[in-house]
Amino acid sequence: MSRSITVGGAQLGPIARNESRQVVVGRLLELMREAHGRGCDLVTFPELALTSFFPRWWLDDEDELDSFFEREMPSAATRPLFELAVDLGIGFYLGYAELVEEEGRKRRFNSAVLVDKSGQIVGKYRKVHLPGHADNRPHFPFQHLEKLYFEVGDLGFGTWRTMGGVMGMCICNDRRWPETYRVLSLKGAELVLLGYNTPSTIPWDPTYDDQASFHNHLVMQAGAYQNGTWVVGVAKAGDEEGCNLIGGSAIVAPSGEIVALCSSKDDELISAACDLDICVRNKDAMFSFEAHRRIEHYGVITGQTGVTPPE
Ligand code: CDV
Repeated sequence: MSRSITVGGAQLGPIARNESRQVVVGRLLELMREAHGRGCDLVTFPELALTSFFPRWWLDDEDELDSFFEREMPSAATRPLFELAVDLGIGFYLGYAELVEEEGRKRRFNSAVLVDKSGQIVGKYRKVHLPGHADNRPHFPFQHLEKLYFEVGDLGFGTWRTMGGVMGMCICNDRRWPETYRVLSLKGAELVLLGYNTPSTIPWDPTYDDQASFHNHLVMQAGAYQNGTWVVGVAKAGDEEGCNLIGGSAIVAPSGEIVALCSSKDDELISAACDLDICVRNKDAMFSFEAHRRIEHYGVITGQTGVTPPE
């Protein structure tokens, strides 16, 4: 009998700067109900799914900055998600901005939780690869201040055996780095869940603007294929406060093929039945790390470029 689980990707259209948590959570609840209607075991929401993508703004006022963060999960505002998940018997991945008081100071992370069908948080991930800059660049139409507002995640890339498979999590820019998928796969991941907010233009480095959507799928498809995993990549999409976010949310099979793809830049659900035994097969054959991977023969890496210095 194959181990098949049905997974949903709940893309979100834009979230306005002043949109309340209550309104946003209402949108998520609607998508969760739709996912249940389609027989999903699990639904994936985007990165920072509860607010507008606030790192695009230089925020001087700490209270305003903090207003975009969650101090507890669940909170009064997010509890309805957990309650509906229990009622429907559906798990979920939720990206959000996390604020904790630790070591006598505020610590902020770009985080995601994995919640099982009983409403329990079974896993937490804090984003490792933080893109953008930490300095004020007011001359650009929007900024990307993740390096200022978040600390680098300190939990590593975890995997969790839950809901009939082995789940791994990452967030947005992490998907561009092969190490992310490789580490998750080495830890047994069969499903990599990830949310993203990707602008169609990078004002301070427009080199690859024309390829934004191509690169989005390229990295997820390569990550899936080279590591024998399913990848569920879910966007925030559309014109959010003057910043155009690519959509293109996709469910990618371990073959590297996209099996479900969003067509709008709005709230939209995609779903697919994911046979997790395909992962086992791939990891036993072409991508058996044990049988074929030979890191001890790769040579010593000598620096950023890895070029061996002259004798
Ligand atoms: N939220 C992100 O991590 N966005 C980056 C953009 C800024 C390049 C991404 O990798 O999609």
